[in-house]
Amino acid sequence: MSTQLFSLAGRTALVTGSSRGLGFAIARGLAEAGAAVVLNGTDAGRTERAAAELAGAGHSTRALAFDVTDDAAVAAAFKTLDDEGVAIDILVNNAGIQFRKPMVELDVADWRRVIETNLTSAFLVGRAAARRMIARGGGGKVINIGSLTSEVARATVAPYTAAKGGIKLLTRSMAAEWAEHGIQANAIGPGYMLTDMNQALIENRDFDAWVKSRTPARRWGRPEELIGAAVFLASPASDYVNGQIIYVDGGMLAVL
Ligand code: GCO
Repeated sequence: MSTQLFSLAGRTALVTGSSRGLGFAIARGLAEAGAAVVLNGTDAGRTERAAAELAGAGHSTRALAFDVTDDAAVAAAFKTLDDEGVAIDILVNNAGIQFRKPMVELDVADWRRVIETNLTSAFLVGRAAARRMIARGGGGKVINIGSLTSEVARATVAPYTAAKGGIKLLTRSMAAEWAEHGIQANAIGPGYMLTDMNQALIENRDFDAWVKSRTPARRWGRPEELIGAAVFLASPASDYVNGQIIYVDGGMLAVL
């Protein structure tokens, strides 16, 4: 089988929320598969340092700090890329936050912040990228980052769950409208991963024990374990895959 199927040589990827965590792991994996990678975050310093780390490993990277929830900021960021002649072939909508509180105690501002960051941003950045992919004659990849909560709920994370459920059907909406333009829109659903966002859960002995007993693999996932699915969905190997979500969850969703 040709390894070219999984090569990203000559392609440019934008990964939102990639200054650390899952986004940084995915950005590094796409770079290792040959892509030039634009890293994004809200913290310019952290994003620059992340890009420099990948550049130090010999990869073609740049940092582009902008607020993915702000339509004007997204438009300005893509104009910067346009002006520099940078065409985004692969978009990974990874930016996301978590906020754990029972709904009856939740402020509407907290609800809106999570929905805007975890769902609306994928629409805003996806729309900007797709407009350009279509204007260039089509072709491109959009990979949205979902969650176990794209399928099932857990108490105290309602806005995150609603957003990630939305990511699953936004992905299908993107497929419905953009597949005819040669753009494949799909998603990855990470399981319980060892990330900063989950640190409080990892350190909680009861929650840690629950994850390990509830997951057939009997362990938390490592961010780099998302790279295979990301490279597959970013590469020619997935040119006939549309609207799908691939769960990388140690089997958690497969069992009761
Ligand atoms: C939580 C966690 C989860 C995981 C992940 C699972 O509080 O339950 O943060 O949301 O991060 O999304 O797929």
